[in-house]
Amino acid sequence: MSTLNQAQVAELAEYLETCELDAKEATKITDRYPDMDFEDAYDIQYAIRRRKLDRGHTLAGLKVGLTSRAKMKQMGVDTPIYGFLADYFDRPDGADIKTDELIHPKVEAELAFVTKAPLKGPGCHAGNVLAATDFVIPAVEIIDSRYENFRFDLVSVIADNASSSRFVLGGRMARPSDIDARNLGVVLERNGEIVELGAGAAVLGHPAASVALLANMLGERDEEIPSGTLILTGGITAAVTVNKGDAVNVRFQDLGSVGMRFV
Ligand code: 0L1
Ligand code: MG
Repeated sequence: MSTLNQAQVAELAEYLETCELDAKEATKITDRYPDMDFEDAYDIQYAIRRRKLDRGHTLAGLKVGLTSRAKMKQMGVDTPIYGFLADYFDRPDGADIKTDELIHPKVEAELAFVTKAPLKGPGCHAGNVLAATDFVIPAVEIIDSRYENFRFDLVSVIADNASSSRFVLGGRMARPSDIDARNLGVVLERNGEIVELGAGAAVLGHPAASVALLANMLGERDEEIPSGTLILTGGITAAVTVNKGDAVNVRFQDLGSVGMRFV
């Protein structure tokens, strides 16, 4: 049940998207609309997505966030959420990431899935996901909440497209049957020092469970994950703050590494 009217949704979408594009901090939107609910929040996120598509951008994929205990504990929340990835979020492996386009970026090591068949909830499970997966590929997501110091509640962060801003794919792709995603080890280095490490099971027990959850959440809006969709499944470790001058390299067991520099 939503509480905002169309004009309020449109105004909040414009406000949050402008903060993203101008790299300036936003005031938490629940300060103004304390009764906002999840439906309102996703309505705002979808309105931001429409604004980008209307300007000629395309959808690069979807993401699921807050899927690991480390992330939920770090952010003080307990429910996974989803967002979308626009074409210009995509940066090549080894890229320079311009920090003046961002507010206060953090990096997350993630396993990305690409589907070869549609997935629709309710009732979608990890087995359905593995059967519908074309390949998995290492990814680093660069998140950049528009809210001061990443301080938000779930409703505010959903509206802000789950803090999405950039992502980098790299390493080697693999068929899901060729890897043990649950035990997949990941080492995140910043400027040559190990700052986080973990295994795929940190993401809801198995990263495929994150894709299943996404299909089930989208099912609530009568939507599906189309065939050929790229999905970032969520940080395997806590997110790591990066600053101008930092170099990040993430090693994925048997799948190579993904790197970038913040300039
Ligand atoms: O991708 C993520 O897990 C981030 C979701 C939004 C919360 C945050 O900004 O940390
Ligand atoms: Mg993420």
